[in-house]
Amino acid sequence: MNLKKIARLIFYASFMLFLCAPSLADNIWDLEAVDAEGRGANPKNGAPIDPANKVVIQGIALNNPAELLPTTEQWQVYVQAEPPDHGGIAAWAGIFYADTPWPRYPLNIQPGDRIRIEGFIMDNAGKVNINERHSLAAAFTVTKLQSGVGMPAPQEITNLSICNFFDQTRISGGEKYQAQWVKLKGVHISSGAWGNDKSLTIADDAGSTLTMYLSSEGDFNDHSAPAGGFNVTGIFDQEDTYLPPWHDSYRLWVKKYSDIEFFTRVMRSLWCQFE
Ligand SMILES: [Ca+2]
Repeated sequence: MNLKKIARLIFYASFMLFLCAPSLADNIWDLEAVDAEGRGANPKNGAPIDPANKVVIQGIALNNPAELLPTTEQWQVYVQAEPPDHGGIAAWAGIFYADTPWPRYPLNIQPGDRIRIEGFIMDNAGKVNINERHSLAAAFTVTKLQSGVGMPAPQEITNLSICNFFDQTRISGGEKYQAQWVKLKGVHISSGAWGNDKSLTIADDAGSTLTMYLSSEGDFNDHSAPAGGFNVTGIFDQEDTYLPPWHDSYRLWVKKYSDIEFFTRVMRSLWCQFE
């Protein structure tokens, strides 16, 4: 066999390997594009359940499923994109429509794990999610690629007016931060009852407000509401109505009490730096 023939064989073998290789992940930022009403604008959003319309996403899990919802009946994980991609996306499934053994999705996903999900995307209350569309034909797959990669550094917001409104361009506003790990700095509670599964209104010093949702699976019932200022880290979320436009109802979904950093503690920490 001459060298030319060998080179041709290697080329064909490489080409076949390329065709058979697992598909590369989709760009999460592109999957989350929205139109003027806040509806998902990606062509695969709500497209027919056909293999050609499946998406593959890969990124860092922001939560263990049990941190957000009772896993006896619901499963939800937020995945934040890794550079050069950005943004985030949620995957959700519920027992309510699928008469199959439950849970059907892995519970061993930990915050900071790198995971991969393959499924179909659809609008739900202001977010483009991967979900089952109430059909087992649209069931998604979850693969843990690497444990303990680490959580992304939270994006810090010191002025709530930059994140509590709708901006289709995503240069600013809630869509810029949706489904990502975010720290709100220098806020206080302005109204609402404290406890697991409660939504409160928080405000910054300038008076801009946002909803802070305390996870139903958290430990907030064991603690008192902060009386003064604090920083709080959580998943920036949107849970709007089921009818357009989806322009509001942004919120920070806080997983546990220790994700709240009291101002006194912050001040003490600053003070220690000068001692
Ligand atoms: Ca949205």
